[in-house]
Amino acid sequence: MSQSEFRSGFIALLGKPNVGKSTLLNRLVGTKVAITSPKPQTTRRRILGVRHGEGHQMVFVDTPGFHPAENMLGQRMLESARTEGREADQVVLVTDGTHMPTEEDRRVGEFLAGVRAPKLLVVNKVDRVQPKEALLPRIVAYQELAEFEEVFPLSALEGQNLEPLIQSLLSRLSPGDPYFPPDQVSDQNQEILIEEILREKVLLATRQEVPHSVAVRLEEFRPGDNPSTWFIRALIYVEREGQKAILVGKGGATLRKIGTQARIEIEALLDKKVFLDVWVKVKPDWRDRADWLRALGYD
Ligand SMILES: Nc1nc2c(ncn2[C@@H]2O[C@H](COP(=O)(O)OP(=O)(O)OP(=O)(O)O)[C@@H](O)[C@H]2O)c(=O)[nH]1
Ligand SMILES: [Mg+2]
Repeated sequence: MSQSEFRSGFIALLGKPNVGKSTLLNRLVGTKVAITSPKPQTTRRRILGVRHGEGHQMVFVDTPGFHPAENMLGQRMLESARTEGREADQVVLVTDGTHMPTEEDRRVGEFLAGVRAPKLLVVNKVDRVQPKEALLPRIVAYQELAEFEEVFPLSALEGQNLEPLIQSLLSRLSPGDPYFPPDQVSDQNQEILIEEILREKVLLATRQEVPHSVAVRLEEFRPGDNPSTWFIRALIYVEREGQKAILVGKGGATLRKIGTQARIEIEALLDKKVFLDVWVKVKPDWRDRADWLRALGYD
């Protein structure tokens, strides 16, 4: 096949928080490029995930969930989602099939009215819909949110019914060169992946307000004294002393558990033994400080 027949395009995954955009991204790419969690607002910046196929390439853009922003970080997240939605070649609205559309879904729908790219509707989490007949009225209600080319009920978590979505996206790709080399699946470097893995383990281990206040930064990432190992020092930032106490846990138990879970996944990523040294620091209101957002990579 000549280069001119190659087809490619950017496909943005949009929707309110927690509907499964990042889970769907990982499925479509075939490997974990984005962290996921049951906490809303897990994704904080756009993440590119590349699906390589015979004669084509799909660049998926995972985005932060549309939510009422309450601080500067939230505003940046929302702006990022809007920008990606406006610039994509195709847009997929991801929704949660376990309930009817909410006000937050409606707001994404209103935004989509101004987006010219073809729009597809995904109704996700169908594995959790009981009885099955409950799904149809929800699909009908979601379809009213915007003008969609097609609708795809599926389960990103279980990998059910993804093929019709992929074929539909493929049929709408335009002629164009690949954006990424065949061995690249994401635009994120190893440092970011490691920070995100650690943040995911924090999200899974904590509740209520703590997850939203957490940011992770690597201070050191270098070969260890034994060259077959890596040495990583990471700082976890929170906004309050009380959050630090929760994160550290009794006798340091919570932080140890987070560190162990993260280390196992980082070792798999790097394919080497890792020494992971994790510290928690308080940085009051970092989510409302432009300098700290920049320092933490959220600009
Ligand atoms: N049962 C079920 N759970 C799912 C499915 N897809 C995602 N989830 C779960 O829903 C939660 C949210 O998933 P994410 O992929 O992090 O959601 P998101 O839309 O990226 O969320 P934000 O990044 O916060 O906007 C996680 O606990 C996932 O495991 C699905 O198809 N079925
Ligand atoms: Mg996400």
